Amino acid sequence: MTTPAQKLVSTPTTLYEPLLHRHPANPILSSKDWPYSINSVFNAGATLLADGSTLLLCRVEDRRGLSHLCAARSQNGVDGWQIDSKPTLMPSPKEYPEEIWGIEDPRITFVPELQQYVVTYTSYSRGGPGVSLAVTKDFRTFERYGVIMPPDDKDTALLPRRIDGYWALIHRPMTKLGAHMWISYSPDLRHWGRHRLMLEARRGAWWDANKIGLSPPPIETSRGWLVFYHGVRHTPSGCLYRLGLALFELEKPEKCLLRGDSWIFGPEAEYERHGDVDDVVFPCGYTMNPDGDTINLYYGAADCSIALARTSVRTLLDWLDENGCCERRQRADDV
Ligand code: BMA
Repeated sequence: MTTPAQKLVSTPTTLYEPLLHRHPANPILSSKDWPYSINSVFNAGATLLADGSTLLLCRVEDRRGLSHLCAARSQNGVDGWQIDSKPTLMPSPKEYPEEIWGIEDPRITFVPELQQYVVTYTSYSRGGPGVSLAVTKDFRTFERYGVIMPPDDKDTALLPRRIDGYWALIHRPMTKLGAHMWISYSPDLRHWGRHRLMLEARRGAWWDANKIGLSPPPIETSRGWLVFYHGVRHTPSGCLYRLGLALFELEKPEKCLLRGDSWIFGPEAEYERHGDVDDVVFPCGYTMNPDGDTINLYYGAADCSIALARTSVRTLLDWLDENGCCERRQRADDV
């Protein structure tokens, strides 16, 4: 019999059943698909447009090594991509000096109250990566708010609605204590405060030791905010980027309800294992099917291409119920 105390620590399942299923057409986008000369395309934000088509806002690295964003649209979210013939959002270092070394890794949140998409992205400044925000109705023109979190900070997305009257932003500042996920609140998307630690990187040999960050924007479910996050493991041959799962309280999103111990997705396919940066899966966006359950997760593979994996909200919540622990036992000091 399992006592409540034992239940707090999950034991690894002996049988490994994949929770995410790679699309057979993977990778679905790479540099050879691009209408202009580039080095690579990866780490795309994703959203559904009003007509039901899928938009990816892709990070494109040019042949100088600097990144910009470019939109690709598809009816089915898998193929037939219509890619903008030139960059959709370029760094503007004259007006926004924080973008001098490019803009990277966008996340898209459709905000019903604003009837606009809010895009948060990394602006690569002389001081390191910071967080910038822009809003758009159509991914053709953007209103830029500039830098909203100073360096060193990244891996950020806005929640689609206010929490207790305030906008909420998840981000990953680097501090002396490590690279943990934080949440901050704002009355107007410009002024941010009430910073709270949301999820800590673990330590030692853990797969998500020292450095974690939000992957796509959180998914609102009846049980809480479902959050995919990436964990970075430093190895003698480089970093390993894998995906983990956690659940947070709906009206108090800094409160972690459940966190999985093991990663749920990692680099296995050839296009994930080998590229400009080996062994990276890095999702920045998802779309939800009309059934309200099927998740299409778009991820950068080895910093070279964009791939798609499918899963379902129900499966993920069931897995967390089986394998997740109460977060209190998972603080860095406890493990
Ligand atoms: C992270 C980010 C991502 C990148 C990953 C692997 O720090 O910069 O854009 O995909 O490293 O290189």
